[in-house]
Amino acid sequence: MKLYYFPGASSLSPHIALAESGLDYTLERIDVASHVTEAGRDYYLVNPLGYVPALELPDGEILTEGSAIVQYIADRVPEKQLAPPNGTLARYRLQEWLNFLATEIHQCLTPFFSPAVPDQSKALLLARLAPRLGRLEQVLGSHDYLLRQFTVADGYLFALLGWCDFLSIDLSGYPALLAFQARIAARPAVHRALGEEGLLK
Ligand SMILES: N[C@@H](CCC(=O)N[C@@H](CS)C(=O)NCC(=O)O)C(=O)O
Repeated sequence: MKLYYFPGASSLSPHIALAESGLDYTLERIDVASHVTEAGRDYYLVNPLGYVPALELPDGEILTEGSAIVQYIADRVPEKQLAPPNGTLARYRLQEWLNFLATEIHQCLTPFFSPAVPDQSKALLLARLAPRLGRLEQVLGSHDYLLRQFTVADGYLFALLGWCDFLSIDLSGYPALLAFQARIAARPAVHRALGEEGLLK
């Protein structure tokens, strides 16, 4: 399998899932400004919308959307328990978290990367983000992970918290989130993924 990625982008979430899975994978970096891959290919031919992540499956099919990709990876290695079995309530809980992260956190943070977004809009988004981070803080204050054990949703949240650091969004009022970030960073597979993206400090 091949993951199309950009360092530190939301593709870090499936990258962590791949590293946790123990499956063989390769990486191809995208220039998100030009949408050209490091092999010199037009990335729009891989994902017509031009964004990462995209996963090339062994048969050449392309899967996009991070929440779908991480579940695909987890389901290849059920013994690793990166996602609860399909059809169980726990699996719907995982999907609940993945959807929350994708729609309520990821899409709330995306405008902060654009210099064209006015500060007033960013202030409104920060106000929207606060109760959502508060909900995560509440859950992770009493559990080490979003579910009972590490799952692909934790890798996604870890990637998004890295954006908060990059964007200087102050997390000091969220001690459980900071502890979670340190806990996930200490995982060997996460260390591997960060290293492969050139993100180790
Ligand atoms: N809905 C997509 C969004 C992915 C996304 O936001 N990708 C960003 C980086 S984190 C990107 O590649 N932006 C470049 C572009 O849109 O051209 C998903 O959840 O996978």
